[in-house]
Amino acid sequence: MSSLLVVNGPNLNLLGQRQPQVYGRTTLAEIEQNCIAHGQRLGCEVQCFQSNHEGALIDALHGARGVHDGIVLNAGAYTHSSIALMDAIVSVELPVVELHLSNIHARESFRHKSYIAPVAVGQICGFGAHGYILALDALKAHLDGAK
Ligand code: CA2
Repeated sequence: MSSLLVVNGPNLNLLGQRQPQVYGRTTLAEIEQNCIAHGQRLGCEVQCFQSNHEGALIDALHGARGVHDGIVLNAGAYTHSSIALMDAIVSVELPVVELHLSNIHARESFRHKSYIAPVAVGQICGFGAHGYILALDALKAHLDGAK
């Protein structure tokens, strides 16, 4: 059975509580429960992790090696700034699907740049909380295709 890790970055613990017009009304706890339930439908174990700290996110990526088969990553604003996260993704040699609730390409120009995209399998954005389900489907299909 494949094991998938869903990682959420800074401020995403506030989902559903602030800025619902941008990020929707679904809480992070609900997203994580939906991911675990969808993992069961896919025949995968899903674990979830969130941190507001760049180093903790890097530690979580490092810890995924040998434990999980792939990662869904919403790095939040670190997407647009963190070469360290990009290096961590390369170092773990696991497939990463980049995920954003909002369509980052339709927002401010500073959100158009992603340090994650060049080292990810692909990017899903703009579909709100449902994007996590799409990302898990994409990651599972990628892993099945690599077998
Ligand atoms: O659209 C996404 O998923 C983002 O990764 C969200 C980040 C943003 O910096 C990225 O450009 C796109 C921001 C997450 C902030 O989350 C909040 C949730 C509720 C209330 C306030 C912030």
